[in-house]
Amino acid sequence: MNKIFDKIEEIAVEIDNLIKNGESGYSTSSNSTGDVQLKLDIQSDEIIEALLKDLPQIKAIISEEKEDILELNSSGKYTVCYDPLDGSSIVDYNLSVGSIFGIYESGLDGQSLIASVYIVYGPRVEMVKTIKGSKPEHYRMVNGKFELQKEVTLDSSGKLNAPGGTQKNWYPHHKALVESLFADGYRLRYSGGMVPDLHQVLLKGGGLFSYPGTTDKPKGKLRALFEVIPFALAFIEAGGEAIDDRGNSLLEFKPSHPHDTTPCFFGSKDEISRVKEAYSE
Ligand code: FDP
Repeated sequence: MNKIFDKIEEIAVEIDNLIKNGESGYSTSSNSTGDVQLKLDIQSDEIIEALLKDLPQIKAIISEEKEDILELNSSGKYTVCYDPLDGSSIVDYNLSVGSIFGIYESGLDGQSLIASVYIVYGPRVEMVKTIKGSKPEHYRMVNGKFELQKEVTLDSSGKLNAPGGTQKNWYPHHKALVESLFADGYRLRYSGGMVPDLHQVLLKGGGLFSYPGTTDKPKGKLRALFEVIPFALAFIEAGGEAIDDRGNSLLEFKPSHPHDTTPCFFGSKDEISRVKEAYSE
């Protein structure tokens, strides 16, 4: 797996360079979910495919930007599912964005995820790498190389509240949950990019990031294999929890299609028990 991690570091350097120097604006194509793609989405996807393609340990790759699975090596052990550039709606306004990678062995579900990596392209480039069974590791890019900063551990509760989804479409019990956190002094931290928003909650010791099911999107917006399950591993290994709207761990989630979405809640133990309470009523 180290070879895959090394390639992801190379990818991060190239995508960072692309974001800083590439062309902004939309392309003329859309992805499998119907979102119009940015030129940066397409080029980031091309960078990842070109760099992962030659690794014999990779059986297949699946991009959030493409409908189909790309089979690479029948003797390969791992399938890498990735979101090349998460945060398409904010990158052209110079907010932080990210890339997310889930490394799956044997199947395409939460239980088969054995490692995840995400990169944040912000004022600095940072990476969090999580291997199942170990604490997440936080790295910072210095002169093109990633340097380990620390292992990440969540406190039992935090102070940040990052509530996603269109508020007018929230269910009443979800609205009540979000309001109760603010009433208890939680501060709003929501940029509209799940990578920097989750990164902040994770590195600041806790809080809640939620992207619920809503009246217009009962299954939420965020994609299980590319976005939700990789982050679930980081939060759970850091000592927090990551659940769906039924209170089940997101590492138990089994998508029926690679592009399935799910409501999701990531946080420290205290905030997640408040979610479970709000959703059980
Ligand atoms: P985007 O559409 O900009 O790619 O992955 C989808 C995502 O961004 C997440 O990064 C982000 O958290 C969410 O959508 C934002 O959605 P809302 O605008 O509905 O809050």
